[in-house]
Amino acid sequence: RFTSVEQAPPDPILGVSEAFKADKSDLKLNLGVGAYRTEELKPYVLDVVKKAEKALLDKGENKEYLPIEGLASFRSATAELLLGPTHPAIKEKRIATLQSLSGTGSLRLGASFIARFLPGTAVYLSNPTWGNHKNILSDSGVEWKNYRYFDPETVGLDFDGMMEDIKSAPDNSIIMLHGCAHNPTGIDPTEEQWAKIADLCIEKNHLPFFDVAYQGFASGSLDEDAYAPRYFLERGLEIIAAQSYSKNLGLYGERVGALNFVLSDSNSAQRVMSQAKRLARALYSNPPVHGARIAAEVVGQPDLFDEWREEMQGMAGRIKTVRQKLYDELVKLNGDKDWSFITNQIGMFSFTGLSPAQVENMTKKHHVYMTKDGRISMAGLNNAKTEYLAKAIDDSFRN
Ligand code: PLP
Ligand code: TYF
Repeated sequence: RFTSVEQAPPDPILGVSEAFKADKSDLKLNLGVGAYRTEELKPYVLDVVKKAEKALLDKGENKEYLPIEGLASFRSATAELLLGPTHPAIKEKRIATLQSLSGTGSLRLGASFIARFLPGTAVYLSNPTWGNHKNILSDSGVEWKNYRYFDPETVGLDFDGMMEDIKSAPDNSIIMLHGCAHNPTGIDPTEEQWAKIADLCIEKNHLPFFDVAYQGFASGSLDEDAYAPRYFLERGLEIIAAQSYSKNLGLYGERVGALNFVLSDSNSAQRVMSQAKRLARALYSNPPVHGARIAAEVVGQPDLFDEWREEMQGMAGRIKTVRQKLYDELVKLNGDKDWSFITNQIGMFSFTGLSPAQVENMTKKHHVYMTKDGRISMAGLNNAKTEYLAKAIDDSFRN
């Protein structure tokens, strides 16, 4: 029965960590998976998370099931973080928010909703995008297509191509947009460009689906990083938005996130909520409780909330510092090449433009582990290793 099941290929991102573990060299550096590391290259548990967990323990939390839609205090906190606490959609109850299994599970719940209630609607994904978007949609039975996004010539945004492709998509399509800090490129539209994308969504009656995986982690500001979804709402569009607390609260393994439908009336929000709950019931029944309590505790206690924002700025700041240092080192090694893309890109990643063969040189010769598409996770780099990395990149570009 199982003998005909073929071996699956390793995940293109998580497979990199496996190869890294097997490397015995002292020089090795893992810039594959997007997970924050300290200056000592160790995983980081935020102080506010430790404090919130202590408070929960003192309170004596039980382990009862949550409702299908998740923890009420977390649901209101996460909607307020996304939209801002005084947003009319919250007051008017035009938002359906379900706690789900971090960003991935929230996207998956959204995809299941699309498959059932918007059948035949294709989701348009940026080319490139986070690889798991395609898996999630395909496994949910949702058709996906690409819109142009990255221009290798300029190592920047192919904005004209993006606009053309969104324009030629059939009316009522779904457009997946990265809320901020686009993964893998680190390139976001400007405010003027967001305005034009929103114009097109209005003209074509497209539904924007925001993947918000880095709110507060990219710029250090929760508000700045939520600019795009909030702006689209201001323009009168309805949106779907998936949120993750993996990066900004460092809750990777706790699986804390949410799926939001921000709609034009409370009636629709209520009906959509009831159906999304039915889908969640069959997928996983109810979401995990511990991490949601941590997030609700941090957002709900003003002193913890302030401290969280400081720690987020610390993480975002450390990444910006190593970005700048990597740029400086590369300019020292080769002043003729334009390296400005490194400091122009934001968030966790840098999309280097290294070819697959050059990436192989990075790994085989220099023990630097990264994804084949040329993406490096800046969050896995420290000051001490930037000079080594710059030499490896410079050498690989000359190969
Ligand atoms: N979406 C994007 C663009 C991401 O980069 C990630 C994580 O790296 C996620 C979603 C989901 O991560 P998680 O499932 O840990 O929240
Ligand atoms: O590095 C990235 O782009 C992500 C990280 O369950 C990740 O793929 C790893 C595991 C996971 C979700 C996201």
